[in-house]
Amino acid sequence: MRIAVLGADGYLGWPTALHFSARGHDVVAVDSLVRRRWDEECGTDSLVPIASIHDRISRWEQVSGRKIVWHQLDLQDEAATASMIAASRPDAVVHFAEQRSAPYSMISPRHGIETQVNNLVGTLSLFYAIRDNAPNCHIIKLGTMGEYGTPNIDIEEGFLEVEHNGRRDVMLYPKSPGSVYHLSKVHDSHNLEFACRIWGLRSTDLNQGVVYGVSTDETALHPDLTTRFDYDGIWGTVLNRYLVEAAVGVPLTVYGKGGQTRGFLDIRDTVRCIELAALNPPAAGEYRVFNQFTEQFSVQELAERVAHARSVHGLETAIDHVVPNPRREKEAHYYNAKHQHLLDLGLEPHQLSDTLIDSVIGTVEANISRVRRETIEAIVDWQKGGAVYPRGHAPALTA
Ligand code: NAD
Ligand code: USQ
Repeated sequence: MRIAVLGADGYLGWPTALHFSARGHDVVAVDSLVRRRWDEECGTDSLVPIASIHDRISRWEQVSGRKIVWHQLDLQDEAATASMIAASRPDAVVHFAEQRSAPYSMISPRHGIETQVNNLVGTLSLFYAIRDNAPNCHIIKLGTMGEYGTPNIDIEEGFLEVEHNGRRDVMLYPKSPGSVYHLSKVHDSHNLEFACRIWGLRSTDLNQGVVYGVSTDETALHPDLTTRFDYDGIWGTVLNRYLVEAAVGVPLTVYGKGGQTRGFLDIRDTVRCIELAALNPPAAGEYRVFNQFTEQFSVQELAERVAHARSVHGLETAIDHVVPNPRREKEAHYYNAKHQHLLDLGLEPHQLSDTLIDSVIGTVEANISRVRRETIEAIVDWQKGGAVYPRGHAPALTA
């Protein structure tokens, strides 16, 4: 297949581009590199040094003998996006290219508006480009489990059978997202369903949970192929944050009571899920939804898992409750989300284990001198907004 990976310089896009290239697919990598600018602006940085996109691509060619074609473009540029799709005519696009941080989207009105404009305009521009230049292309779109929120009923995979006044229908599952970022994903899902129903495009909307881990078979082949690892209070996700907090000896930051339950998955399962979606495309006009996660945990349970993995090595870990919770979210709630479709396609999940926790702790410890402790604190409040971190003397972005 010819596959365009959009957002190919990011945490998940880069390992996905390598995963497809390693399996003999022709990969076109696309990114505006805006995320490197957002890091500059926020005073944040990947814990693990990451090479420039040009160095990454040439290192991959040297290591694997495989070429990746590179386009720097902003998806919001409708003409450039259409030209890229017309020139590459992909069988599938994997669309990661969005502003993906909930805290970033809640810093100020400017950050919220920028998030929705970037995500909605870029994604809509892509749908038009595909409609007009490659209408058979399979759109694999990264959505998020947070679109559903935490309803008091089971979460189905995208659709809900409803009985109303004696009649039945299958409708899009109701959404109740908890940040301006998560809301942008809900709007995207509606646009995508529309593009399939009205224009006959084909798509898989992957409602992905929180990803953890840093290494895949391909990124481990050379330090220049490493993907980014965020731990700060704006970009860092919960488990990755806990592991850095533990390593530098600050208490793990469980927000509020800690009963918030989410779906999680290992980065190795992310790349495999995307491959499974690509290898099993939907019919023309079909909009399908897969819930992409492998296990669910409360954030308190996760903190205890980290503390346990460390205690095996005789290390003590303190757990703190950040009160009041900087976010507006339920801290004790029902949560049962279905996630059968990817298993049916053959996913063999990696479960969160002490071994995985140990291996990430190893990565963190190898880079401990790069940890900027002042960026660990959560500085964005869902009600009052927030700030970015002072720039300080951050290590260089590139290796
Ligand atoms: P990331 O920030 O590391 O990567 C996103 C990439 O997209 C960046 O390299 C950025 O420069 C690029 N980009 C953003 N806007 C763009 C635009 N308009 N045009 C071109 N490029 C643009 O994020 P990530 O963690 O790799 O997440 C990728 C996708 O997966 C996002 O859509 C996110 O919502 C989704 N997702 C991530 C997680 C997670 O835990 N990381 C979980 C669920 C869903
Ligand atoms: N949390 C803590 N302590 C922390 C950080 C977070 O308790 O130090 C809690 C949050 O309050 C929240 C949960 O952990 O309840 C998850 O927060 P997160 O920052 O790990 O993840 P989130 O903001 O939901 O966003 C991340 C990605 C986003 C993706 C989403 C998947 O940044 O791109 O869409 O995970 S999901 O959560 O399933 O919607």
